[in-house]
Amino acid sequence: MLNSKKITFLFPIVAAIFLWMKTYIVYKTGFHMKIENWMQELILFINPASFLFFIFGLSLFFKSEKIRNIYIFVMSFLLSFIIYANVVFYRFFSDFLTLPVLFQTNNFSDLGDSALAEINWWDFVYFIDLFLLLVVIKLKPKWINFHSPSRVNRRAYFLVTAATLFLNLGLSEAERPQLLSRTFDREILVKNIGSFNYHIYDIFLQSKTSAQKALADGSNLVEVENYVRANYVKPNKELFGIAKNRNVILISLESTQSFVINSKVNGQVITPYLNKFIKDSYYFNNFYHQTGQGKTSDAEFLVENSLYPLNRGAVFFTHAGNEYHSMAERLNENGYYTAGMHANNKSFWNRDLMYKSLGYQQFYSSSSYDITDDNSVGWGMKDIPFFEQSVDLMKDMPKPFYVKMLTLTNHHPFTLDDTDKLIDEYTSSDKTVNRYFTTVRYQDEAIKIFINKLKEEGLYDNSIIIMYGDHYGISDNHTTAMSQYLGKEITPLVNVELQKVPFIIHIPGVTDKGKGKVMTEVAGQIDIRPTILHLLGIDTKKDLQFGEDLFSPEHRNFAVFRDGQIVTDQYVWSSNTCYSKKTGEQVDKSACQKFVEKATNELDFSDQIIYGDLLRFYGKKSIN
Ligand code: GP9
Ligand code: MN
Repeated sequence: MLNSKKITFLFPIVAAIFLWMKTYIVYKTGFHMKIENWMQELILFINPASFLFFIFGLSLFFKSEKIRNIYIFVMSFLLSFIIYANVVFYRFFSDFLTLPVLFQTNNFSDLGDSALAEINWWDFVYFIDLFLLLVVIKLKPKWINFHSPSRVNRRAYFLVTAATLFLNLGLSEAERPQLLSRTFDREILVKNIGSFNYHIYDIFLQSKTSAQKALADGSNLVEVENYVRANYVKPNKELFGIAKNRNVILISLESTQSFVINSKVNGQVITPYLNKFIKDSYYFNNFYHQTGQGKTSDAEFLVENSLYPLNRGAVFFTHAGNEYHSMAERLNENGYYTAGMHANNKSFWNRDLMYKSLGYQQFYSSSSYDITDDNSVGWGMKDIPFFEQSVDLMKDMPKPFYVKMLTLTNHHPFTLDDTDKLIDEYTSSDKTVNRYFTTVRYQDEAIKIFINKLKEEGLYDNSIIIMYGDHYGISDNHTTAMSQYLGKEITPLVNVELQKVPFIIHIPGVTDKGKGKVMTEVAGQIDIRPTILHLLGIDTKKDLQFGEDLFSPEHRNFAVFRDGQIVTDQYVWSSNTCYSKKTGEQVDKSACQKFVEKATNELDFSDQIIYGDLLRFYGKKSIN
């Protein structure tokens, strides 16, 4: 016989363990989550525990046995239902539920139909533990005899629960640094903090953005609009429309910084193909990335919207439900077929949802590519097969098309198969920096193969090919090796210079055959949208954007980073200090004053647009 004194806690614990085990079994059977090592498996196993023990532990505060049993049963049912809803959703969308998906009205009817189609008769097994709980309540009430636990015992229970949570978070943080602040992938979130905590986090993000949105109205727009109007620069007459109706191939070069261009490592050229290619292109050599924690996705955001990303979190995650007047939308209006191409999990950076908000008609993600162990390395599919298979996809696309392609091989930790190493690693004590050069070299080869294949398939002549580096690859943590490579100390000024990324515009028939040009204006990713649209002959006069056409005779030399550092042709503003670029010395702050004002205004206005979802008040689409 069980001693009733000892079993005070039994019922909530049994209910929690039932659901815990069920959640883990569902993780393994209902979803396809890639587990790479035993640590990830351990985190996956323990991650439902703290939430469940907390929820069921609340029943320890109830005085009445009946209410406690009802509470435990109702909670078991609700939580089982959430798990089941995720399974059904996953069957169709290969993704986890998020609140914005549920509440976007246009999604709702699709969702309903798809969900119904994905329900099977044998799904009752997902609720089998509930029957067991009922049986226990009805047939063996003694097993779950109720005694209000002492305060000490209750406290001990919640302490253990909290400890489980911290153990979970600690292990996750070690496995995935900056997990919550960067929020890169739903799958990674669920794998680490568990599906229940993930939903709570999602609700938190959603309510924060909804509140900010609810408080905003059209009046906030007046000041922003006046600023943008006053700063508009008109297009370059000769170049406006020079690439009208051509296919647009925009390539985001993963972690590619400008210092590798026209440079050598151990006497070997790092980017032989790009060095040639930029001679046949407009090549901007004072061009900076402006990304924050959202990395690649922030760069995409800048390019599409000519708005700044946010200074914390990834705007792709936090504001995917906003209205945007993206470059893709402008191209849709102009008869283009628009698509994203990236051989990675579609939910990475929330792209599957954000790309819809940005107006892409199609997203070719990992499921559109033939990915095998042999053609993958590091983060996934290698760039060469990615480009090759992409050209095959392009052949069947309606023309003209706009594709935004994201490379992947040159991603930290910069690993490569030996056969793909076309140059030797650098020799320093920093293995990351050493390897970086080899993956950049591999990417260069991939671009060569891509351009040649475009030519072979007849897709080259009628296209405009644009490339930009998305963000730095070598972070501030590698100064020793970088200073060894560059042969100079990494001062704040040098660090700012290291944020340069290549920006290349290649127009067959216009810039090829050596007719390219090195463009020295100071610029940033925010300028890509107006520059490209004007080359395509699409006016942006009425668009709310902060970038400027880089070919405009009125263009100003200016780039502000997301952390507030500023570069102009003469000055650098960094850590509240104004430096002269010429001398490298500090100068009076007043020299930087007007740029600091411009930067503060722009970042602030851009944030207001995003937080208030202000574009929904702005005349739906701008006029051509
Ligand atoms: C993954 C790719 C890399 O899909 O965008 O992301 P990053 O870590 O560079 O932002
Ligand atoms: Mn990236």
